[in-house]
Amino acid sequence: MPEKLKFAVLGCGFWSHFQIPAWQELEGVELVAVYNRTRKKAEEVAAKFGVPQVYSTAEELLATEKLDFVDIITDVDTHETFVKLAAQYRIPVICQKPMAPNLETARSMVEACQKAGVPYFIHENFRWQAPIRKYKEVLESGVIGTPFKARISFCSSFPVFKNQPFLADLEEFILTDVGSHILDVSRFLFGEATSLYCKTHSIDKGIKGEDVANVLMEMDSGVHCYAEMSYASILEQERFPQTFVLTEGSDGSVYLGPDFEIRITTRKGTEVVYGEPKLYSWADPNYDVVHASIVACNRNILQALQQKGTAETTGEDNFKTAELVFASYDSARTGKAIAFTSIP
Ligand code: 89Y
Repeated sequence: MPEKLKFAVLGCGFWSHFQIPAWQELEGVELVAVYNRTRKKAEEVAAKFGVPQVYSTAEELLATEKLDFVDIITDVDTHETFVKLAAQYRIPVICQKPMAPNLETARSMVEACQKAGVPYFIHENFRWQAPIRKYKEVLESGVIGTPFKARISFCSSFPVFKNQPFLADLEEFILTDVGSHILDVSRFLFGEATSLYCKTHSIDKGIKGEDVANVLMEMDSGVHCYAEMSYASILEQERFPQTFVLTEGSDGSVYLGPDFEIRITTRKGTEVVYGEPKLYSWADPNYDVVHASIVACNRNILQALQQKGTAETTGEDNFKTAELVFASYDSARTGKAIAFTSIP
């Protein structure tokens, strides 16, 4: 194993300005090349972060550079092409969430990497947020007994389309963009879903996709988990991009609310703990809890690449999250609940 793993980044848009400095927080990796279709953007990113090589075709980059892995941060529609290209070059690959625009494509990406014997990971970072990790610790401590119901909320009216204009053009928006995170957090906290039912709304007529989704799941742990997400919610507590979680159990409840406060209530009273994220100088203050989680997610995947540990968000694991996303669309379209026979 070389001292430092050499890697390349494909895609120099909005997210690369945080994904790259998050990598630079970690020992044992070296970013040797960046690709972007518009070369100027790649040159700007390379200059900002001290990256030696710049390419405007991904194939040329993969054919030329000696890489230990590649990190794909392009828009969802290009993920399949780039993941399969990396598999063809036998280069371990990390792909940004959401994995793919539909389930069949996601399946074919997982299979292509399996067939090529190439390690495949999804950069799914919400489960790596400090407040979510702390919340899981509280649940696992047993203090609230056996959970039976939960509500996971990601609702705001934050103008996401200003920073990420391509989101306004997605025919399927909030379930793919945010549902990928929130349904993954549901799995992380409560296990696999055995069934789900979903309703959606399109409130903002200026965007193509749905901007509200409400998903009710029964989990194999027995928890009834309600995952709600919205960009049309004008609320007193506007806290984008924080996720709030309320879980009720046989001996109490635990609420992750605004500003990372976790309130644990039992018959004895309420105790408060905090799950504050680390603040990085390169993070956008509007996204700090999310940007901090990029470091933790990268660290977990890096350990797997260095064969020092296992990654949580492998392609195979994240496929189960993708199943929930697309089953939610099926449910919303048909008005029917969907039962899963293949999960877990
Ligand atoms: O793209 C999304 C994500 O991953 O977290 C929030 C976001 O930036 C906008 O919905």
